[in-house]
Amino acid sequence: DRVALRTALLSVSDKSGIVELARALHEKGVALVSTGGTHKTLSEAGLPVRDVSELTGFPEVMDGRVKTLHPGVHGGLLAIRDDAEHVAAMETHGIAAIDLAVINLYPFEDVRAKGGDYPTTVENIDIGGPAMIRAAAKNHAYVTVITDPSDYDTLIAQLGDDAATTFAFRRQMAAKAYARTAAYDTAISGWFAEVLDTPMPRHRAIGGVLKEEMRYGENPHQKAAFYVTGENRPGVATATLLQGKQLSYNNINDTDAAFELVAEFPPETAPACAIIKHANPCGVATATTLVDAYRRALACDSTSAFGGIIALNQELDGATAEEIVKLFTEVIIAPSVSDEAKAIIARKANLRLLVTGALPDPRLPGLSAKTVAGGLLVQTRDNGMVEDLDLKVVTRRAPTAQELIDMKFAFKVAKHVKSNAVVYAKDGQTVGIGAGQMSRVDSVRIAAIKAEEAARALGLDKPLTIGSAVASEAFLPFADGLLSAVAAGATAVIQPGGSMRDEEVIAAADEAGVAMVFTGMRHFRH
Ligand code: 93A
Repeated sequence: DRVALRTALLSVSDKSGIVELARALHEKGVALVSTGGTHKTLSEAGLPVRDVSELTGFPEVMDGRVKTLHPGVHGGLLAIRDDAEHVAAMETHGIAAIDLAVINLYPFEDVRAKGGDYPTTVENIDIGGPAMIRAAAKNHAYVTVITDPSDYDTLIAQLGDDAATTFAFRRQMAAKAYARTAAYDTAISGWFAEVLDTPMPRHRAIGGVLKEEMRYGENPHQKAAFYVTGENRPGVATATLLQGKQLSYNNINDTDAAFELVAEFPPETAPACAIIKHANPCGVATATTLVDAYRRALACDSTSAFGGIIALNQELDGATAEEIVKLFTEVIIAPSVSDEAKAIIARKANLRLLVTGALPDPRLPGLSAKTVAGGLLVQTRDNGMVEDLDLKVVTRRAPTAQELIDMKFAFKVAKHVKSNAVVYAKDGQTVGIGAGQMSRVDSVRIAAIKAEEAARALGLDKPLTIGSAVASEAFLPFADGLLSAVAAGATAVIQPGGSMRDEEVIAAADEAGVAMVFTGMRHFRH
């Protein structure tokens, strides 16, 4: 199944490694053909190379928009070599077989990422390149297609004295080629969604470009890889790893949850810290200094925080770093890191430190997706912010100014807790979090139990929920959840409202003398 390469067409925007590859091909007796820029690079390197217009009998026209879109090229890529009619057509029309296509595309993704202007970005939509890649890949029974410079060495290693490739290799490269063109079109489609200022789940392709393969997935017997979508959003996908080993699948998932949560707190208002375990926060706090925000976040559930992920809404400073290294932590993510903090974190070689350059804007639209068997569920990101909502006081007693602050804080955190989510908060600090229960009243109780444990750990004589505000990310369907929260000491309740039994729940709140507000917005997170 080895097919000898006689003619290679090289047409690359990223010219790295192309001269070395072309030289290796030339030395094996492979004839070289190229488009304008690639031709120039190769001939300047002293290699004999023909221009593609010799194959097409047609010049490159329209600023290069049409250079390879011609039967002279596509016939050469698509012809079935042992089909008499195909061979006859080649002879009749003077089409020469092309056995190898080395192509990488106009750098659309780079131009988009660098915020290129509209005409420049449009001009970087490659048409001829993907057409050739798809043609060569379809005909992988005979033709080898290479789309990634990192495969040049493998190709060279393939070529024996016969300058041939195996079917297995051609098929593997064909599969990769279609992944490349699919990702390319996905990036173009995503750019349009950005330009049109709507994520348009119905009208855009979903996918990304392979960033890295992980050693394993959620469990060691699962394989995993990380794809980047090219979305302009600071976060774990685009962060720089300053130290520590590669992030695992679970690390990436948790780090994303942590950073998206902490980004809800504008750095100019107050330093904030979120600690995440298993994609749920086990403590979130703001304070006047970052180190205090960390200490207060940790106090919520210091047991669970062991081996957690820490996200900060501003530069990691020395004092905070010094405090963080006292406990085993998997990952820290922050917009930036001071030199002093860097040196302190360096003492813990395994601690991963990620910097993102900025915080994501929580109000920006975007997409989130999850797989179901045989499908992909896509929705716009939950970009609702409690500050933007019209809060409705439904009880006789209105919340005090402090209760209102605590309520908003609790609701903000509840948005990032798996449903059913219940969060108690006081003075800019979570004091009890109940996550992921099938029954809401169980989440209310678990959060209160966690608060009691925290109080014991801190040597306090009463649970921290006393005098707190409690948030539920979805409506309280019955009065029982509210009564349970009141029993734990909550004096203010924030929830979306909208239950059939709202009246009953409001009456119970009035009876207990607590203040309750409805947000009108739900934050399910499953
Ligand atoms: O402008 S195109 O869409 N039209 C074409 O016919 C065409 N043929 C090759 N883009 C086309 N290409 C692309 O040109 C290749 O995909 C490659 O990225 C680039 C190489 O051009 P040059 O060799 O002139 O640098």
